[in-house]
Parts: sequence; C-alpha cells; structure tokens
Amino acid sequence: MQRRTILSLALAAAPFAARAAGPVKVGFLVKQAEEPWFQDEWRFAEAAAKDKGFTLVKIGVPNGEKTMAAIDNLAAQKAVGFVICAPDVKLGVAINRAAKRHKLKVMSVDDQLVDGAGKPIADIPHMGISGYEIGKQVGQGLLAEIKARGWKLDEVGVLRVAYDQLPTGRDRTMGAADALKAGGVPAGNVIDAPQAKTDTESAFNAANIAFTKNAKFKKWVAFGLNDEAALGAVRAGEGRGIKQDAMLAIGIGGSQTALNEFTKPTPTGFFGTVLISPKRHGYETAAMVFEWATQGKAPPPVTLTSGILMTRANQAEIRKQMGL
Ligand code: FCA
Repeated sequence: MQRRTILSLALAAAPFAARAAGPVKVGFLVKQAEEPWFQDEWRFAEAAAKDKGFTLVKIGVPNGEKTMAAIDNLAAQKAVGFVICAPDVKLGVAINRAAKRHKLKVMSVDDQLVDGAGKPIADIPHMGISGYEIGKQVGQGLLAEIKARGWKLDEVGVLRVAYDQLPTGRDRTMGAADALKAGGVPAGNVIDAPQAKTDTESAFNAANIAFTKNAKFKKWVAFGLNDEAALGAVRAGEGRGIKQDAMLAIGIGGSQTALNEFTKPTPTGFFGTVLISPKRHGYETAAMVFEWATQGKAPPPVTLTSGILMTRANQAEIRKQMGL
C-alpha cells in the first residue's frame, strides 16, 4: 500500500519536474539589433542553440536602462547566463554586479566591458576582433588601391570617421590611419570626423561637416569602425559630387550593409570591407556560455579574431572561405 502511494506521488511529480528543469536558456543581448552584423551574430547563436540543445533569448539593449532590465528579465526566466555587446562599455561594473547577483554567467562580445577607470574587466570573458590589426588591413587595402589608381599620396584626404569613446572603435581607425601614414600619406591629411553613434546616418553627418571644412582635397579615402561608418562617408561624398572615381572607402564587417553595395549595378565609392566572423562571434560565444553554465567549462579570458579584405570582385570566394 505504502509503496503504491510513493509510486503515484513520484508519477504525479514527474511532469512538473520535467517542466521545471525545462530547456536551458542563454541570453544574447546586443546594442543595435537593427544592424546587419548583430542580426548575423544572432543567427549563428541560434545555430549553436539548435546544435547544443538550449534556448536562445535575444534582446536588443539600445541603452543602459534596457540593459539592466534585460538582465533582470533573464533572471526571472531562469536563464543560466548571457552574451552581451553593451550600448556603452562603461556599463561593465553594473552589468557584472547584476550578473553576479542573479548568478548568471556573463561573457562580452565585440565591445569589451571596462571598469570605472576604463580598464577591461578581467573576470568577464571576451571575444572581439583584433581592432588595431584589422584597422591596419583597412589602411593597407586603401594604400594598394590608391597606388592602383595612380593617385598622389599627398593629394589624398583621409577621412577617419571616429567613435573614440569605444576602445575597439579607436583601435580600428587608428590602425588604418597609421598604416596610411606609414605608407607615405602626410599626417596632416588625416581628418577626424567624430560620429555621435555608430550608424550610417551619424557617419553621414560627421563626414559632411569634414568635407565642408576640407574642400581643398579633391580625392578622398574613408574608413570608420564598421561598414556603416564607411558607407556614411561614401553617401556624404556622393551628395557633394565626390563620386566613385574620387572616393575610396573600406569598411569593417562584411554583413549585408557591405553586400548591398557590392551588388549594385555600378560600383560605388565603397570599395571593400574587412570581413570579420559573425559566425565565430555568434556561435562560439553562445556555446561557451552554455558550456560554462552547464559543464563548468570557463571560456578563455580573451579571444581575438581576425579578418580578411573582401571587395566587390572577390566577395563570393572570400565568404565561402569564412564559412558564410
Ligand atoms: C562593434 C561595432 C559593430 C561591429 C562589432 C564587431 O560593436 O559597433 O558595428 O563592428 O563591433
């Protein structure tokens, strides 16, 4: 009799226990959900979720308030951790504190979180690009094409669309400017155009001001921290009569923003992009957080990924090479 009671109790409890355990949830929080790069990251994170058997919770976090609310939301859903590209890297301490309070594993992607003194937070694992090196690839790509076109180095204006409050943004554009200077472009030709946000519109506005102030340059090269920044400069140039034959821009990313330019019937000033890997950044980070939370396997403290120059001419081949 007693055995039967225990058995029926166990049977009654079983469905509940299964539900309570449920699928493991991992969050993926990004600062600009509308940007193709982040759409790609999410797509590859979804692939990791499918392969490893967890549920991905995608949340756009355009500001600090939404970021903190998203972390609370993940905790309420009993997620085990999250990957984040924060809207402001200085939110690092608050994000770390919230994650610890809720016992959530946290890893950053793309933009490394910093403390109050601007130092990277060592106990938050990070995957990002090697910003300065990739910036150098941008600069070297521009130099090669300047030469191919027979432009004189001292006659070329260099537009650095700048977002220096983000360390990786600064590293990338400084790398590009340094490579151009090392190749013989006079330092005085480098014009900074600070953008208020990291989207095309802000870059367009920043570039317009710089072009107005520096009308003496008839030929330009342009770059910024991402494809949107380079594209904003190209569009601003077009509006002022600086067309494809006088403008050379190389972005960073290689997502749809760049591909749309490459598929236009006639080439624009958007010459190329350094293709980086949304597959690694999306798939691997999501998988790492899942394995950390469920198997205790902590991700490496810092993983830096590389890129490869992609142009209109070689895009199909290069994308295949990167597994995209
Ligand atoms: C930063 C930029 C994004 C993308 C990413 C890899 O977050 O804002 O556009 O380049 O790094």
